[in-house]
Amino acid sequence: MPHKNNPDSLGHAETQDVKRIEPPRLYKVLLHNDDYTPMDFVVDILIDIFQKDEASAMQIMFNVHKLGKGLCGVYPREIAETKVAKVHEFASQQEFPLQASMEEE
Ligand code: TYC
Repeated sequence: MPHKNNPDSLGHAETQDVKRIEPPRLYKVLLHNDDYTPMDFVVDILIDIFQKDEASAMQIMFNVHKLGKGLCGVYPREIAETKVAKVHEFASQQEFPLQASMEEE
Protein backbone atom coordinates (compact mmCIF):
# COMPACT_ATOMS: atom_id res chain seq x y z
CA MET A 1 0.00 0.00 0.00
CA PRO A 2 1.50 3.39 -0.91
CA HIS A 3 1.66 5.72 2.07
CA LYS A 4 -0.52 8.82 1.86
CA ASN A 5 2.42 11.22 1.84
CA ASN A 6 4.71 9.12 -0.37
CA PRO A 7 4.62 8.63 -4.10
CA ASP A 8 2.79 5.44 -5.18
CA SER A 9 4.39 2.78 -7.36
CA LEU A 10 3.77 4.95 -10.47
CA GLY A 11 5.56 7.88 -8.92
CA HIS A 12 2.36 9.89 -8.26
CA ALA A 13 2.18 11.77 -4.99
CA GLU A 14 -1.27 11.92 -3.36
CA THR A 15 -2.57 15.09 -1.71
CA GLN A 16 -0.15 16.16 1.01
CA ASP A 17 -1.74 15.99 4.46
CA VAL A 18 1.31 16.46 6.64
CA LYS A 19 0.66 16.97 10.38
CA ARG A 20 3.91 18.19 11.87
CA ILE A 21 4.45 16.95 15.43
CA GLU A 22 5.13 19.84 17.80
CA PRO A 23 8.06 19.25 20.17
CA PRO A 24 6.81 18.78 23.77
CA ARG A 25 6.64 21.98 25.80
CA LEU A 26 9.18 21.93 28.62
CA TYR A 27 8.84 23.21 32.17
CA LYS A 28 11.45 24.25 34.71
CA VAL A 29 10.93 22.83 38.19
CA LEU A 30 12.08 25.26 40.88
CA LEU A 31 12.69 24.78 44.58
CA HIS A 32 12.07 27.69 46.97
CA ASN A 33 13.92 28.60 50.13
CA ASP A 34 12.30 28.72 53.55
CA ASP A 35 13.63 29.07 57.09
CA TYR A 36 12.47 25.69 58.46
CA THR A 37 13.15 22.81 56.07
CA PRO A 38 16.43 21.10 57.08
CA MET A 39 19.25 21.24 54.53
CA ASP A 40 19.67 17.44 54.66
CA PHE A 41 16.03 16.92 53.75
CA VAL A 42 16.36 19.20 50.69
CA VAL A 43 19.47 17.30 49.60
CA ASP A 44 17.56 13.98 49.96
CA ILE A 45 14.68 15.40 47.88
CA LEU A 46 17.10 16.41 45.12
CA ILE A 47 18.68 12.94 45.11
CA ASP A 48 15.43 10.93 45.35
CA ILE A 49 13.06 12.96 43.16
CA PHE A 50 15.42 14.74 40.77
CA GLN A 51 18.07 11.99 40.48
CA LYS A 52 20.96 14.33 41.39
CA ASP A 53 24.22 12.98 42.71
CA GLU A 54 25.18 14.14 46.22
CA ALA A 55 27.58 16.90 45.07
CA SER A 56 25.04 18.45 42.65
CA ALA A 57 22.26 18.13 45.24
CA MET A 58 24.38 20.02 47.79
CA GLN A 59 25.22 22.72 45.25
CA ILE A 60 21.57 23.24 44.26
CA MET A 61 20.43 23.26 47.90
CA PHE A 62 23.01 25.94 48.87
CA ASN A 63 22.12 27.92 45.78
CA VAL A 64 18.44 27.93 46.81
CA HIS A 65 19.40 28.72 50.42
CA LYS A 66 21.43 31.78 49.32
CA LEU A 67 19.41 33.06 46.35
CA GLY A 68 15.84 32.16 47.35
CA LYS A 69 15.07 29.73 44.54
CA GLY A 70 16.87 27.36 42.20
CA LEU A 71 16.46 25.09 39.21
CA CYS A 72 16.08 21.35 39.84
CA GLY A 73 15.49 20.24 36.25
CA VAL A 74 13.52 20.71 33.03
CA TYR A 75 10.80 18.21 32.04
CA PRO A 76 7.67 17.70 29.94
CA ARG A 77 4.52 18.97 31.72
CA GLU A 78 3.23 15.75 33.33
CA ILE A 79 6.65 14.76 34.66
CA ALA A 80 7.23 18.26 36.07
CA GLU A 81 3.77 18.18 37.73
CA THR A 82 4.48 14.78 39.28
CA LYS A 83 7.83 15.94 40.67
CA VAL A 84 6.28 19.10 42.18
CA ALA A 85 3.52 16.98 43.76
CA LYS A 86 6.08 14.52 45.21
CA VAL A 87 8.11 17.36 46.77
CA HIS A 88 4.96 18.67 48.47
CA GLU A 89 3.84 15.17 49.53
CA PHE A 90 7.22 14.21 51.07
CA ALA A 91 7.61 17.63 52.73
CA SER A 92 4.12 17.65 54.22
CA GLN A 93 4.59 14.09 55.56
CA GLN A 94 7.42 15.57 57.66
CA GLU A 95 5.51 18.84 58.26
CA PHE A 96 8.16 20.91 56.44
CA PRO A 97 7.02 23.95 54.44
CA LEU A 98 9.26 23.21 51.41
CA GLN A 99 7.73 24.55 48.18
CA ALA A 100 8.37 23.66 44.55
CA SER A 101 6.88 25.30 41.47
CA MET A 102 7.07 24.98 37.71
CA GLU A 103 7.22 27.49 34.87
CA GLU A 104 7.26 27.01 31.14
CA GLU A 105 10.74 27.44 29.59
N1 TYC B 1 17.05 27.63 54.39
C1 TYC B 1 16.95 26.27 54.92
C2 TYC B 1 17.73 26.18 56.23
O1 TYC B 1 18.52 27.06 56.54
C3 TYC B 1 17.48 25.24 53.94
C4 TYC B 1 16.71 25.18 52.67
C5 TYC B 1 17.39 25.09 51.47
C6 TYC B 1 15.33 25.13 52.70
C7 TYC B 1 16.69 25.00 50.27
C8 TYC B 1 14.60 25.03 51.49
O2 TYC B 1 14.61 24.83 49.11
C9 TYC B 1 15.30 24.96 50.29
N2 TYC B 1 17.49 25.12 56.98
